[in-house]
Amino acid sequence: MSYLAIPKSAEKPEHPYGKYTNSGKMTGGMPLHYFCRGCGYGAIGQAITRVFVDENIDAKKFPFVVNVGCYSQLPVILPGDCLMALHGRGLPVATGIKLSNPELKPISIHGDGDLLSIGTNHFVHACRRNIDVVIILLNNKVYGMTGGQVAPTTPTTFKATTAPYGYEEPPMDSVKVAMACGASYVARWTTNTLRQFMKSFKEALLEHKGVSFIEVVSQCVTYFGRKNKMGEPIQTFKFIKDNTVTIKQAESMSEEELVNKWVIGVHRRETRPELSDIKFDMIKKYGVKK
Ligand SMILES: Cc1ncc(C[n+]2csc(CCOP(=O)(O)OP(=O)(O)O)c2C)c(N)n1
Ligand code: SF4
Ligand SMILES: [Mg+2]
Repeated sequence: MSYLAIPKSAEKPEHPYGKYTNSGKMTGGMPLHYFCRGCGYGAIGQAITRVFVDENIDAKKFPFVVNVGCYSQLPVILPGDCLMALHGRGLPVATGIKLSNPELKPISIHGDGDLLSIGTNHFVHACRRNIDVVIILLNNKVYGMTGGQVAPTTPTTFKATTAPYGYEEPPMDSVKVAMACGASYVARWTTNTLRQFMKSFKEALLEHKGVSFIEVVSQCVTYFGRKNKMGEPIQTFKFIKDNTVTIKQAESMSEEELVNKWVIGVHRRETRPELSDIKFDMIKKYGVKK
């Protein structure tokens, strides 16, 4: 069988979560996605779907907004409705969904190029407004889909297609940005800590009211791994593990020691007024002008 040949269903055991996803429905019966071998996105997509299945969650209440990047293939392995937005523009779409039907809670999925570069303004204002949306940032440290260009998250001195001698700028810390802008639930996990991610995602989905921001640091084997000569995909996975510290560990580390490290855990969990509640209370108070 050639590398790209699609196995016949008889040769392939059914995926235990397959029947809960859009698998096959969006690709003319083809139950596959085309993430590179070793990419972290497939595992993240499955972790999201697992939370829906394990908790018996009605996916209709949690529509996905998927922006543009390699992760745009995720709807194939996600449950429920998925709306594709323009690159960087998912949060205005998610805000519109929430304000037009407050019974829904959108989940907006972004890449690091998407959310922290072209879409930064929308990210800042969603956090400030505390709109009841779950924002998931998939940080693979590069612009994967367009050929591995440097991103605002590329660690200093690391290489990318457009930084062949190493990137000289400091990376953007999305968690610090989210906290500074007022996000009420903030967490960071990695593909090494998907169980913890699932716990956080469940909390954000079912318990938290307001903006929930969860970053998942993921491996891009094809660009970040290859450009930085990491060898086999497992090394890119290990690289993330080796450069991850917990919030507790970070407390006793200096700023220099924290350069190019990802601090994982729940960074903030607080309650404050949420945008759709404020808007609908105003409508109740003042009515709607016809
Ligand atoms: C408005 C607009 N500008 C630029 C692009 C080209 N573009 C598509 S994906 C992408 C980068 C994706 O990077 P990221 O968001 O990090 O996702 P990844 O592919 O790494 O998962 C860019 C610049 C576009 N589709 N639309
Ligand atoms: S290019 Fe990178 S991010 Fe995109 S599918 Fe391949 S490994 Fe994943
Ligand atoms: Mg990226």
